[in-house]
Amino acid sequence: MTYSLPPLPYSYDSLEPYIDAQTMEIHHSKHHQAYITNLNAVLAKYPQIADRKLEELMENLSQQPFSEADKTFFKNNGGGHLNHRFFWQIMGKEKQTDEKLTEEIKKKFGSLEEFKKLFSQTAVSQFGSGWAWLVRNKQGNLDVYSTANQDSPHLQGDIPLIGLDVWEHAYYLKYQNRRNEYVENWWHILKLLP
Ligand code: MN3
Repeated sequence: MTYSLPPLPYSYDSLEPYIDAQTMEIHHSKHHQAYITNLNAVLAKYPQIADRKLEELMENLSQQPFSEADKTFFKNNGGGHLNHRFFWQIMGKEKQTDEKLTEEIKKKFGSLEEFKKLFSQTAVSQFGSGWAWLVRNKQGNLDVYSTANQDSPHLQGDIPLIGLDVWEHAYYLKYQNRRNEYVENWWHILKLLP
C-alpha cells in the first residue's frame, strides 16, 4: 500500500487568524507530504507488512522486521503521517462539539477550563518539537501527556482523542517564539470542544 497526502477538509486560509494560510500550506503540502514520501520509502523495503494498519505497526513496533535504523525512520515518518492526518481532522472554524467527550472530560478533570489549562501547560512545556495529547489509554481512561518528535500515542497502545502539534513549523511564521499564544488561540479552532 502506498500512502498519499489526504486533502484538507477546508482551505488553507480557513483557520485564519489563528493559524495563517501560509503556515497551513507549508505544513500540509511540504511537511506532511515529506513524512508520507519517507513512510512509503521505508515500507517499500518491507512488503510483508506494507498492508498492515499503521496504528497496529506502531503498537507492536518491536515485533516488526525493521532494521534498527528503519524502525526509527518508520516511527518518525509513520508517526508524522498518523499525527498530521489526525490533526487536520479535529480542526475547523465550525464547532462540532463532541458532547459525550466533553462530559467525560468534565468528569475526569473537574471542568473544561481545568482540562484546557492542563493540556495547554503540557503543550507549552514540551521541550523542543513534539505534540500534546488527550488520549484514551489501554485501561479506557482519559490521559494527558506530551510526546517528543513525531512519537504517536499508538506506540503505547493509546488512542488519540485530541492532539496539538507544537513543532515550530506549526506556528513560527505567525507566532515566532510565542508558543503559548499559539496554544491559547488554538482552542478556537479545535472543533470538538466548546
Ligand atoms: Mn507538524
